[in-house]
Amino acid sequence: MALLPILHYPDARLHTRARPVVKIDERVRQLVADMAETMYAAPGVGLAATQVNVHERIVVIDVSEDKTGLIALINPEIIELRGEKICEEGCLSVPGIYEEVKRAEWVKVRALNTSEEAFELEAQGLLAVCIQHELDHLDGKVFVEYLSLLKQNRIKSKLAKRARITV
Ligand code: GNR
Ligand code: NI
Repeated sequence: MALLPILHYPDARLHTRARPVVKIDERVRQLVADMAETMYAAPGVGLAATQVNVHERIVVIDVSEDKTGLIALINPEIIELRGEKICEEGCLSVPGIYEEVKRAEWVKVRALNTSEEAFELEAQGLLAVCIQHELDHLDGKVFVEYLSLLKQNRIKSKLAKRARITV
């Protein structure tokens, strides 16, 4: 097990489009385990491989209170979206920034698990939001890109300033 370093916005590597996983082997299972450890340590409720600079379509999520609800999604695809809702989002790659984003209220996703089995998951609430947020990461999209350019620029300078102080 290992903690993986998380990329911080505005790092250009966060805008990489991830490639599908070709073979779910020991390397992929180890990456999923390391991503889960990194997510729990952060702590966060989700993590996309993009955030740890691995550009493959892998996501881990756990929205349970007691960390017993780990879900790994490999090559996930959203197959249905229903409704709309506004929710406040945060991101481990945009630390300390929380902003409202409009998302679908309900989603159905299809993915492979670490045993290479296909499964479908229907979600609402935080899980639905998290799935949409993580799948965006795999397409190189960070939640702040839904905000106005003015807000995006404010967030960029805030994070850049913070990075200068902490080095
Ligand atoms: O930990 C996280 N919390 C969160 C809260 C509201 C909406 C989305 C999220 S995902 C985030 C972890 C993260 O950055 N995943 O990419
Ligand atoms: Ni995120």
